[in-house]
Amino acid sequence: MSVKQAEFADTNGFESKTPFLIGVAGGTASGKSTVCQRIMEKLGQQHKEQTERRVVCISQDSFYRTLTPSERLRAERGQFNFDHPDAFDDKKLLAILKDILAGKKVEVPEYDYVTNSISHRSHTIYPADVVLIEGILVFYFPEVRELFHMKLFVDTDSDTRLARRVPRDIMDRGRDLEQVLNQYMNFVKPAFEEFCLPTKKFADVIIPRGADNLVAIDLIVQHISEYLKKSSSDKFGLQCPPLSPSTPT
Ligand code: UZR
Ligand code: MG
Repeated sequence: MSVKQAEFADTNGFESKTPFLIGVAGGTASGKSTVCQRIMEKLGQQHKEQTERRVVCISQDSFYRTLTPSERLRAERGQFNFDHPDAFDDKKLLAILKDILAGKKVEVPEYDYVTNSISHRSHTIYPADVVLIEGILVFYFPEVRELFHMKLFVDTDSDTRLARRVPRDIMDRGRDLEQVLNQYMNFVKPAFEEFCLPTKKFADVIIPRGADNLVAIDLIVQHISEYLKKSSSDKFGLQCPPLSPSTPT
């Protein structure tokens, strides 16, 4: 158990087991979500009921802050910078991660890219052994960054990312080509260089080529599996306390 995990276990008691928190950062369309999906698939978690999952994934997109009416108008015209740290509610992200680390069940809002806002739907994240948090700026906020037990940076070439981003924005997020390219040149690219790329230095593991890098994903999965194995044996040990001869009958 790492120092950080031990600290949480001490303050929260043994029942609230501290999950292993993994941050997954990287530029837009680098393959962060796909890397997380592959990790979950390889751990056999994808088709499990939410309440039975030992590994869960949360997106930083769920922590975009609510826009003011004038920001909302700018967003509709593609003139709002969603790649800037100020676009996020980092306090809320921090609070939720702390609850997760304390072994609590949390509600995570869903984000709607078409309306550029948090939707009224949310999903429940039940206590799990491993929690993945993916997003462009998950290593930007120091207090959030310090909570991760493992930090991954998905490092995919900018041209590959742009080639993926354009069709995704047009097909899934209801934009037109001109708006997508303008937004990319005005906000996405400069913010990547200013805020996201400098956080690569905080990563423990850098994954070149993103989700195509099966060797890197396998190594990470192996590490997580070992953690899960250890964590179930610890749990078993705690559920079956040794019988003490001095226990009164
Ligand atoms: P990923 N984003 C939107 O396009 N619309 C929104 O309402 C909120 C966010 C984009 C954001 C960022 N930029 O580049 C991207 N813009 O989502 C991050 N413009 O998501 O890591 O999946 O690419
Ligand atoms: Mg994504």
